[in-house]
Amino acid sequence: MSVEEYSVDDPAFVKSSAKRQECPEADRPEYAFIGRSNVGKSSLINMLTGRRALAKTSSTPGKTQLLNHFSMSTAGKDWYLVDLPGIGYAKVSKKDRASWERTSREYLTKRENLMCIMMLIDSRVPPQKIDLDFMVWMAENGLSFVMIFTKVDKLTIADREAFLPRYKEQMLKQWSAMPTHFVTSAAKGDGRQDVLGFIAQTNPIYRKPPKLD
Ligand SMILES: Nc1nc2c(ncn2[C@@H]2O[C@H](COP(=O)(O)OP(=O)(O)OP(=O)(O)O)[C@@H](O)[C@H]2O)c(=O)[nH]1
Ligand SMILES: [Mg+2]
Repeated sequence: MSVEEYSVDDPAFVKSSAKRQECPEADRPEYAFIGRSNVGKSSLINMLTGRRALAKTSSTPGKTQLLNHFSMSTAGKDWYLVDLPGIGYAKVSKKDRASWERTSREYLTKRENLMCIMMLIDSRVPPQKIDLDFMVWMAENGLSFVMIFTKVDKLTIADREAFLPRYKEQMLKQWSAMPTHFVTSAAKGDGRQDVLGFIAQTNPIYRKPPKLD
């Protein structure tokens, strides 16, 4: 029996957009990475693509400031990955933060080719209100999302066993089931096949929007 190995071909940075109207044409399936600043969004993009510096990473939270489109190809199908600014970063001025939140929310609710939002969550920290609230907001707006737990290489063996049941217990207070989730490490490559497999299986659902004239 052979196990299918997914990879990303021809990964490339396309453009940074200040708002949805500036994004590239919605002509292929798209996936958006969202999560608190420093959760590891840019690092995960680099891990999935096998490129160390495709998306800029930083230990200074709040580095990603625009809607950053990357083009990818998996199993012969083109798709976009979007790196969004981190939610809830306190050191940016309140006004800037509110404006970025508006941009992100507008993009997430209106982008025509968005297949699924990938909500990144640091596996080392207990469930945060801002993350829990954001997941409720996505559900209320009818947006599909999956959870991606990051940085599992930083957990002790005991915590690696315990963090998911702990998170699930919290989720089940608000949700009837735990959403689809993946466990990843950008440092060690854990979860790469799971995430790419999910994307490869979701890509064929995309339908090009009809051209209106
Ligand atoms: N050990 C370990 N470190 C990680 C992992 N993922 C990210 N990091 C580190 O965490 C820090 C933040 O990572 P980024 O990828 O820049 O985080 P981000 O979510 O893109 O941050 P913003 O763009 O500021 O919102 C960096 O120092 C990374 O090296 C991981 O899986 N394992
Ligand atoms: Mg980033």
